Amino acid sequence: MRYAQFVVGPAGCGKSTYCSTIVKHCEALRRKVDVVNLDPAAEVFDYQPCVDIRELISVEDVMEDDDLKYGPNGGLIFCMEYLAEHLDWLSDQLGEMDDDYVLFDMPGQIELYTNSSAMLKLVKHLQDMNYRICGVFLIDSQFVSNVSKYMSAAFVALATMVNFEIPFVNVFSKFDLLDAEEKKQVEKFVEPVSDMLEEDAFLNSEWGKKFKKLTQAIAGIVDEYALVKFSVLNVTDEDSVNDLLLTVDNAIQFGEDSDVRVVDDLGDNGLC
Ligand SMILES: Nc1nc2c(ncn2[C@@H]2O[C@H](COP(=O)(O)OP(=O)(O)OP(=O)(O)O)[C@@H](O)[C@H]2O)c(=O)[nH]1
Ligand SMILES: *[C@@H]1O[C@H](CO)[C@@H](O)[C@H](O)[C@H]1NC(C)=O
Ligand SMILES: *[C@@H]1O[C@H](CO)[C@@H](O)[C@H](O)[C@H]1NC(C)=O
Ligand SMILES: *[C@@H]1O[C@H](CO)[C@@H](O)[C@H](O)[C@H]1NC(C)=O
Ligand SMILES: [Mg+2]
Repeated sequence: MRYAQFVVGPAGCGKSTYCSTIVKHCEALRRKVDVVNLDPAAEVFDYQPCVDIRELISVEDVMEDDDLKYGPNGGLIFCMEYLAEHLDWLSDQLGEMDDDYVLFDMPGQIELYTNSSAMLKLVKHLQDMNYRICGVFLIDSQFVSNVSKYMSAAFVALATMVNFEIPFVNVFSKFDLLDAEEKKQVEKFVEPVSDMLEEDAFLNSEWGKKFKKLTQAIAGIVDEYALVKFSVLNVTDEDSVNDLLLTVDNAIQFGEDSDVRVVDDLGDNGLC
């Protein structure tokens, strides 16, 4: 069995930072984790990718192509579709290994996840390669400062989850940037309860009242069926990083049917 995390979420939510944080954390545990950069628009990141989509295709190449004439957004979709047509390239790059653990650092364009067959094809291909995959959906904590914002975040997460058909761990990132007041607010959304709607200023305003019933009904669904649940990530807190990693490991049953691989055991077959 091989293991993978599919790190997704809106632009700038901290995907690349999450990947480098996990890598550093695992280094300290002497546990081997690799990162694959699948963001064809990436410029800088703080880790050494073992596979980089930009060696296959980059948004820059696509935009400079006189025949294609794409802008940055269309260019990115084009790149991901190109990847989906060249999955053998990815297989070759990943090599044949067993028990490897790979983080896929994905692009930040949300329609890629909610409405694209390219991503689904990628997931299926990795599953055929024997990867057990967990999605990690990151949302910037600063974007969930009130109920309305939380609801929109929850629904983007949900739209992504249903599209992928893999287990998902949803995360409020950048928790370290919050002050005490904001922290309390975000913690309320970790286990959503529809009661909290009563306290929300917006829903009790003139405009909000109009939609209160609808909002309550939607919140009721999110709440009762526990469709979306969030974990928090404070990258400056080792315990927070470790808890999140454990949650994801459990979702893909990592470490249950194999001994945890440590750096010393690695042969020189396969990747990196
Ligand atoms: N303080 C703090 N800053 C963060 C955290 N995560 C990301 N950042 C900052 O937020 C910015 C964006 O982070 P990235 O990790 O590049 O985000 P991304 O989701 O990979 O962005 P795209 O690939 O462009 O979609 C950078 O300036 C990071 O330093 C975090 O947990 N805490
Ligand atoms: C979703 O994808 C389909 C085909 O894959 C496309 O026809 C449609 O325009 C897309 N919708 C949006 C909102 O991008
Ligand atoms: C939610 O909070 C933001 C501030 O973070 C504010 O600008 C926005 O108006 C609020 N929205 C509602 C609906 O209260
Ligand atoms: C994040 O972690 C650091 C280090 O443990 C801690 O000092 C800080 O208070 C935490 N921030 C929040 C918002 O919990
Ligand atoms: Mg990134």
